[in-house]
Amino acid sequence: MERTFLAIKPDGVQRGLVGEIIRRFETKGFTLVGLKLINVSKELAEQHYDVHRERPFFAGLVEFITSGPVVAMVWQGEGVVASARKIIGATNPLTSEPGTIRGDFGINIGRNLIHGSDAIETAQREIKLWFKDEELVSWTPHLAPWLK
Ligand code: FUP
Repeated sequence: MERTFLAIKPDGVQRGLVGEIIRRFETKGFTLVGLKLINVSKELAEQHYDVHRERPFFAGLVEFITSGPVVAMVWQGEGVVASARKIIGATNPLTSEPGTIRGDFGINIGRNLIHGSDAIETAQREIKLWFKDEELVSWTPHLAPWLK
């Protein structure tokens, strides 16, 4: 089953949006299979954002993501990678559609509340980077037939 990696960034945690953000993926019908609140090390932050290493915003990005607790999660379900990206919205919250997490709660591109893997291969890499195998729980919710 397809899985994606999502992380509520320090701004989402500081603003008390953890419940609201998790609710959106739960009510959509995806299954939570990994969840932890952590202080992100500089090493993990740099590895996570490795593709942006040469970009001018890289240092600020690493500083921000390591500035306070982050809620790291793995969600599972059919098409979850692309669907989660839609639920999250475009990178810049100013232009994200209303109804998306970033569109509803953000203004600043450097404070866009949540990360979501951008492709299935990226998700696999990020899940491995952030979670040990034993931290992930395989389970099948008892779903109403219309969610199956
Ligand atoms: P996304 O996949 O939507 O999280 O966006 P990117 O992978 O393109 O960017 C990763 C993070 O870098 C964004 F969440 C915010 C930050 N960023 C900036 O701060 N400035 C930019 O110009 C672009 C991205």
